[in-house]
Amino acid sequence: MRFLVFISAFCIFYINSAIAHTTLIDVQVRSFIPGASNSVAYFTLDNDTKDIRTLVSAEVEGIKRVEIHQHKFINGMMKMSRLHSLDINAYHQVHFRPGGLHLMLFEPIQFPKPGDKIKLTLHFTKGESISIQADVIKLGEEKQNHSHH
Ligand SMILES: [Cu+2]
Repeated sequence: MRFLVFISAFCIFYINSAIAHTTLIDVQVRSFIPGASNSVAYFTLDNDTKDIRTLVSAEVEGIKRVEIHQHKFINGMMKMSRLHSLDINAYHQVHFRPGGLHLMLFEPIQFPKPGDKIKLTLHFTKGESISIQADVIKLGEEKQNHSHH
């Protein structure tokens, strides 16, 4: 009996690892500050596959234009620049967080409200995409656990 339990546990583990995924973790869309024309979204992207995944674009429900941005020091100034693709190496995580990579949200058709859940979709090469229902969070209410500044 114990042996059977072991065998079935092993099978479940094996099936799980066979359908390795790229997953979105801790997704947060920030609500627009009153008067601001843009906002941001943060998350962790976990590539649990043996292949490089290449992020090429993103969509957020109710937002007309979404860009992938990074922060860079240029002449001693922190500046944002747009990325047209981002590689996530096999078995690696990429963090989108304040002061680093982020999704920039422009031209809202509908302003995301704190407490709402809205759909966020990431598009990869080869036509692959992943979607999640993201939490909308007000500036200052975001989780602090990833802060390293
Ligand atoms: Cu930006």
